[in-house]
Amino acid sequence: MNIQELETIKRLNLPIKFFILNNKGYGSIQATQKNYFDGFLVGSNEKSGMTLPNITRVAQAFGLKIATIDSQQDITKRIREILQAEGPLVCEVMISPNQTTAPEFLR
Ligand SMILES: Cc1ncc(C[n+]2csc(CCOP(=O)(O)OP(=O)(O)O)c2C)c(N)n1
Repeated sequence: MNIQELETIKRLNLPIKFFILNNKGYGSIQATQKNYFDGFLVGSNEKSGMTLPNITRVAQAFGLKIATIDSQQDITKRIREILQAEGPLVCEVMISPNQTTAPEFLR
């Protein structure tokens, strides 16, 4: 819930693996703007004024191991390796910005 918890996880060397799905924006907010506001995007992706920090550098600042998954090639093997790594690790998973997220179109 809070970024400082990464420090607790690091200090206690808890074997927690984070998988962050990077859709380069606020997918759920975009879904609402597309479905209920005629696709008028505001502050929900780079073009509409919202950018994201480099998440692997944030993890590195806390001294955590990092990984990136940016293709489906060998994905099962990669995930298995990550899950078997010692201690905590933050893995950024690059996904399509167009990946549908909730809330879905209800009208
Ligand atoms: C503390 C807080 N600030 C703002 C919001 C409003 N909010 C709901 S979803 C969302 C975007 C979430 O983006 P992300 O975590 O990248 O997930 P995605 O929608 O892309 O799957 C925001 C800002 C919130 N829920 N909580």
